[in-house]
Amino acid sequence: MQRNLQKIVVVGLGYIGLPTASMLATKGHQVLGVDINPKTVATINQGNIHIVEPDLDILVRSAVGSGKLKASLQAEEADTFILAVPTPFRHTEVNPKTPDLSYIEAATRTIAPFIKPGNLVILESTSPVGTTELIQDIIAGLRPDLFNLEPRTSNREPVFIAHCPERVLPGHIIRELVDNDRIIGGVDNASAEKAKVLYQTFCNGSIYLTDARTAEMAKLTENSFRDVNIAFANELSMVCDKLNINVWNLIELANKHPRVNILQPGPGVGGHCIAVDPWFIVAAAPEEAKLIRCAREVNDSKPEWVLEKVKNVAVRFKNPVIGCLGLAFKANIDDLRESPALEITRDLMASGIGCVMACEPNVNGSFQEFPLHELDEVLREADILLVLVDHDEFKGIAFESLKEKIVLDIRGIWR
Ligand code: SAJ
Repeated sequence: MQRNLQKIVVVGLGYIGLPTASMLATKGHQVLGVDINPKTVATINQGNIHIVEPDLDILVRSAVGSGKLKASLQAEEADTFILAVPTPFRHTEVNPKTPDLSYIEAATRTIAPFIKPGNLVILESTSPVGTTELIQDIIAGLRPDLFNLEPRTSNREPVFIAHCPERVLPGHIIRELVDNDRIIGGVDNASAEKAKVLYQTFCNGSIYLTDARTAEMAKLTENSFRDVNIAFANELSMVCDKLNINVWNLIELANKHPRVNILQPGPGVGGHCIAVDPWFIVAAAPEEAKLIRCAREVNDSKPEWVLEKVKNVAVRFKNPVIGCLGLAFKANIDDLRESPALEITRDLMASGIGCVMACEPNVNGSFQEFPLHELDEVLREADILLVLVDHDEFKGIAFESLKEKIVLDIRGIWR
């Protein structure tokens, strides 16, 4: 294992870049993490973290403490450069869900002056098909000296470029970083092979090699597969509601079939991945990607449906207290990005149909948008209890204690 230790620059120290950088550092590589946020850089250099993820604090403390991980606002020369920056979408008139590659382009420009022949550049960010080739074009434009090689007269090495999409599940990032299989797509075979050698230094899963475009599409496909399957569950929940059938029982029964495995309905799909990535496929092939688009629309429509359910029961009260349980985008995390629970709670507050009390046990004083309440207080005061996230704290509530209230259990805690 001690062979192939490298100097590595990781650009972007968020949910993917920071765990990857600190994992590489604890395996003996010399890692420089680069971020545009001075606060993030300072926090990491003190051995602390700026995001919540189980066990990441231990990993970062150990990586920084050993001197193998440093953070900086500036890139520098290295053997390998890993790009782990966000790929959101931006709203244009032609397409409100256009992939925004500006972070990737900026990160590429940041490293370009430091690339030497023989270096490896890896894109980890989930990206539209063709982005790895775009990175190659940007580097070639900025550094023609690296690419205009005369093979017969030069014995210099080329620059190697590959895509290795991240696949880790928030809440389980450290374990999945080590255990998950990886797909690596190179702009050529040599690039993919070179990247594989690096990932083998910390990844216990199998590593499968392909071309860059297939690797990009594989990642988008994985998240779209999940989105389509969650949309099926969400659609079933709305159909069952209309037909007065308990959707949780229905799914449990249908899943007894050996080839059926339906996911769970909820208030919609949140997070920065599944609610975003399928749109990259739709943007690239709008005529063909009908099912993928429809699934996105079904999942995006679910918060509105939940809101209507609350309004329908609220009319039974004069000025009801509506207790919203959970704001995070899924259970047992603090992440509020694209969270349907937060969207619903905000919309309820704006609707003025009652007094809204929100409870989110995983978020502390850093949340300033509206007051948060203790669970006991919400359970005591609420006329209508709206369960938006299946946090462990809520699963412990005895259903019998709620019989005076109207309970809208959107996550099926009490089935
Ligand atoms: N959800 C449901 N019902 C379900 C499962 C999920 O409503 O049965 C909802 C969740 O509540 C949440 C959303 O879907 O709002 C997404 O949660 P998730 O746990 O399915 O996925 P993420 O976004 O946390 O992480 C996904 C993972 N992708 C897949 O499982 C295919 C992860 O492996 C990726 O690395 C990550 O996206 C990413 O970064 O792309």
